[in-house]
Amino acid sequence: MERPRPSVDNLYGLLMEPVAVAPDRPAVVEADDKGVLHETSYRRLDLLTQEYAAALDGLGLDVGDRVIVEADTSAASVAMLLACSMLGLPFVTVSPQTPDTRLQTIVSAVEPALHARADSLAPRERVEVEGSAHFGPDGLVVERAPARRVRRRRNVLATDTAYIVFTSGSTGRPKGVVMSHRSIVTFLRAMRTDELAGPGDRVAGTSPLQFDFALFGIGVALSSGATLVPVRREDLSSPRRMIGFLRDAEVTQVHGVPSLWRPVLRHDPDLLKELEPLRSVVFAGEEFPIPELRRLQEMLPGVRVVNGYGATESMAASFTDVPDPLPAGLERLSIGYAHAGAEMTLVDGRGAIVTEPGQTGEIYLRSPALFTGYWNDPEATAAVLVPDPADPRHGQKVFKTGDLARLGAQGDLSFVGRSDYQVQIHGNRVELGEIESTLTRLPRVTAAAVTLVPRSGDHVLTAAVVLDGPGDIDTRAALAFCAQQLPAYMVPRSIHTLAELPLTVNGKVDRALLTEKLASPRRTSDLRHATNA
Ligand code: 8PZ
Repeated sequence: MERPRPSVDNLYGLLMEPVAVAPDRPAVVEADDKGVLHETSYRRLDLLTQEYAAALDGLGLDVGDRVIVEADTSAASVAMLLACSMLGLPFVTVSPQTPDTRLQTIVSAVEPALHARADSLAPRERVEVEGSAHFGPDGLVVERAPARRVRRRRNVLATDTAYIVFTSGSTGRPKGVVMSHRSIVTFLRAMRTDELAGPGDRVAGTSPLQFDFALFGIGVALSSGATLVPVRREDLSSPRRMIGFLRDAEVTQVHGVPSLWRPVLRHDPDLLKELEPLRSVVFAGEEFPIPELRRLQEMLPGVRVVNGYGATESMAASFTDVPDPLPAGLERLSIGYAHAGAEMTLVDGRGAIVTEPGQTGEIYLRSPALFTGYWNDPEATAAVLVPDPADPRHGQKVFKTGDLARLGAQGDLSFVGRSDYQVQIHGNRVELGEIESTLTRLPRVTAAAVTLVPRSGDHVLTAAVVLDGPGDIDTRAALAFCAQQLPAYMVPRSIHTLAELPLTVNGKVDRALLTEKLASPRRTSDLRHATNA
């Protein structure tokens, strides 16, 4: 049967719209191995996409067959994602750093027809995949062809899967979040309405391709006719390299998790002054510690800082400008209102809609951009795609996020924490985030994380703090401050000074690893020396 045709709502169709109006505009600007910048126009990106699509089509795969794309963000990997989209082949992005064991888990789960890796990467001898290929600027080279399928599909529909992202929860089984073309296209159209980026923007992406924050950067940049500027991993290794690259690439918007900014703020904040054309910074993934956020604003006067909140299950829910300057004594950042393609509702512990300002509840998200479900996991799906608590009778499902927020006077929301960061201590409900925000009000503390550490048959609150420079926290004074601000059962048992908080591959605070380190004092000192070095 002939090649399947993409329908109106297809990721390829949306992202390649600029080809018709501004084919010569740069779609991607990236550094080569020597750090020299190269431009790929929208026209060239489309040609490369067509070339990959022709090669993939030659394999005779059917709509719905999965393709693992192992790569960093580049013009070539973007073209590969677009080629998959065009043919209705769901892509599963994997970063080159992924250990074989994790990749094997993903492969066993999604049973891909093909593992396509960037040219520069060695084959994975220990991972068993049906087909394998590598790709780069010169095309797609198939090493082992998958068995030809009987094609049962002609049209790639909006409801077909565009991609599957495996969430990198540091505990438990990884879950594959299945996103349809309709969802991602609807989401990106809402971003256009909200004008997050425009044609003149040069958008730097810093997240690994397996994290949907990277897909967000690709989507926002190309769907608004802007230029995507992927930052190489090696350029993120030092503040000087990172800022040097952002400056040379004349970046106007930077996307990154809060921890992206921690090293430069701590070691070389003056470098930030070099970012002349920078207009906006979008952060997402976790809370930005308020002292670090203040510092960033001081060093980047006039730059818009946007708090992007949301989960892979709908890409994102809201984008809120951080007030400049931040009000003194502010404890919680606003996540404002949902973006143009969604609505957030708070639901209390009894299942009632929260309408009283000042009250806290769990965020439920209503949107045509919701995920389809977790790959091969109907139970986990049913636990979070639930009947609308506002009115279950219409049968529509909403997404129960697991995040808590407080309702503001104008109907705006402030982020409180994950519902699973709510712990019980001797019968008292404790919000770990509340202790963390208390700690960040101490002088010199720029970031803090609190976990529950097992100790002689019990669990005790243990805190880790990062300071604005060398030295240790004055534990006695810090504990006295906590005792003044918090009920006794919320005061941490001990406070450790760390040079850095341990991070997951996606750049979020790795709470599981932190708990493990704090649980054994010897390993805590290891961590301290390792990170101080
Ligand atoms: C947060 C925040 C925040 C997420 N403040 N906690 C991508 C692109 C733009 C915006 C948002 C995204 C997200 N899909 C990124 C992400 O982290 N996705 S995730 O599925 O890995 O984690 C989602 C969880 O991270 C949320 O449920 C929150 O708990 C937390 N989170 N953004 C505070 N701005």
